[in-house]
Amino acid sequence: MSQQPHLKLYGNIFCPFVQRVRFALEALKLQYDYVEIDLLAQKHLKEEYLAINPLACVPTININNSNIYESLILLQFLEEQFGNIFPQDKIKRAEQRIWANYYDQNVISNIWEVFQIYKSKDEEHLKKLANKLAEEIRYWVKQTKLSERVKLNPKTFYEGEQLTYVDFAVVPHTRYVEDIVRVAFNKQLFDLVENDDLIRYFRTYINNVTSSEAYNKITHKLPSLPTHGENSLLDNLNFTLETYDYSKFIRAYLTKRFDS
Ligand SMILES: N[C@@H](CCC(=O)N[C@@H](CS)C(=O)NCC(=O)O)C(=O)O
Repeated sequence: MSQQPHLKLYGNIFCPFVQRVRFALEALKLQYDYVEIDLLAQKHLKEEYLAINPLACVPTININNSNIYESLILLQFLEEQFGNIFPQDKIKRAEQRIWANYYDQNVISNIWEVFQIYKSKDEEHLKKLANKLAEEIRYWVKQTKLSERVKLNPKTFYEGEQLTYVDFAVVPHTRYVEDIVRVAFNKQLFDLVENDDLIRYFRTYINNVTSSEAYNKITHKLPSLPTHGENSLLDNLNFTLETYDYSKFIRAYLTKRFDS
C-alpha cells in the first residue's frame, strides 16, 4: 500500500468545525499530527497562525506544504484525496451535499444563540431556541427520509452502517449545542420540545453516530491530550488521559469564556 501523505491538523478541542474534520480523519483511520490552537488565548490571531490560515480560524490541514481550510471543503478534500467520505452512488453523493448544506444554513446557523442564553440564564429563551431548532430538524428528517431509515434499522448512521459526509457535517454541531445545554442547564435540549416521531428518530440517529468509536475519540475518549502549553484551559485543569473529562472541560470553557 502506498504511504499516506503527511497530514497536520490545526484545531481546538471544543470547536465543532474542527470536530467535523477530526471525526472524518478518525473514521477513515488516517494518520495525522494534531496541533491545538488556543482560541481563548487568541493564538489564531497571531502572525504565525495567520500565515497558515489568513481567515484566522480552525480547522486547517497542512498537506504537501499547502494549507487547506473551511471544514466542509476539508471534508470534500478528504474525499478527493482518500475516498470513503461519500457513498459510491453519485445521486446519493449529491443528495448528501444538498442536505448537509441545508442543515448547515438552517439549523447550525441558529445554534450560537445558546451562548446568549448561557449569559442571560433565560430558560424561556432556551425553550424557544429548542423549538426553533426542532422545527427545522423535523423538516430535514422528513425531506431526507432519515426517519424511514431509522425505522428500518434503529442502529443506522445517515446512510447505513458506514459513517459518511452528512454524519461528519451535521452531528458534531448538534451534539455540541446539546452538550452545552446539558452542562450549563442540566437539561436535555430535545426534552424541551414535543417528541413526535421525527424528533425521536432524529435523536436515535444522533445517538447512533455519537456512540461510534471515531466520535468518542474526538470528544470523551481522546487518544492523547494536547501538548502542555498548547491550551491554557486544559493545562489549568491538570487532566491526565485517565482523569480527562469532556463535561468538566466544557464547564471550565463556559466559565472562562463568559463568567470571568
Ligand atoms: N467556516 C469555518 C468556521 C470555523 C470557525 O468559525 N472556527 C472557530 C472555532 S469553533 C474559530 O476558529 N473562531 C475564531 C475566533 O474565535 O475568532 C469552517 O467551516 O471551518
